[in-house]
Amino acid sequence: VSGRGGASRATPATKTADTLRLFVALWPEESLQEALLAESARFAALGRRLPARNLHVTLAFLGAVPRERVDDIAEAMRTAEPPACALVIDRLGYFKASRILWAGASEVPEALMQYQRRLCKRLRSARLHSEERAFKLHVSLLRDATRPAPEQMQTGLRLDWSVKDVALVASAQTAEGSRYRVLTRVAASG
Ligand code: 2AM
Repeated sequence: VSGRGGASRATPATKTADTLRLFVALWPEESLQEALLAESARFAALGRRLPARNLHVTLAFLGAVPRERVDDIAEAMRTAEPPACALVIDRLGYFKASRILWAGASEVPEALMQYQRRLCKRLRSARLHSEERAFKLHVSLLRDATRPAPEQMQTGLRLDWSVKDVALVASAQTAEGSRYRVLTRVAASG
C-alpha cells in the first residue's frame, strides 16, 4: 500500500496516529531485569545485548492495534484469569532463525501455559490476535547473536520470579532501539 492514491491519501497518517504496537507480557521488577542483564554480560561479544528495562516475557503479540481497542485487550487479559505463580528462570537457549539468545525456564508452570492459551483464544475471538507461532516462554537477552558454544550455555542461573500480574505493553521504535511502555496491568490471583 503506497498511500499515494487519491482516495487513500489520508490512510497511512491516520493509521500511525491511531494505532499502537502492542503485546501482552510478564513484566519483571527492576531487580529481576538487572539480574537478567548480568547473565547476558558474558555473551556481550556474541551480539547486541538488550538493556535491562527491555527484558520481559511476551505471552501474546498483537502488532498494530487501533488505540480504541486497548480496553478490549485489557478485558481479555482479565477474563482469561491470570494465575499468580512461581516461575524459575534457570536455563539459556538460542533461536537460530531469529538469532536470539534467551533465558527461560526448564519447567514452565502449567497454570501459566493454560493462561497463555486462554488469553490467545480470547484475543482471537475478539479479532485481536493473529499470531500462530507456537508459544515458547523466553526472555530475549541478545539480538543478532551468533550461537554460543555448548559449554557457554551451561549456567548456574536461578532467578525466582513471583508472577503477580500481566502487563499490556506498547512498543515504539526509536533511534536507540525499541522503547516499551506498560499501559496497564491486570493482577493475578490464586
Ligand atoms: P522476541 O523477543 O522473541 O523477538 C516486543 O517486540 C516483543 O514481542 C518481544 O518480546 C518479541 O519477541 C515479541 N514479538 C515481536 N514480534 C513477534 C511476533 N511476530 N510473534 C510473536 N512475538 C513477537
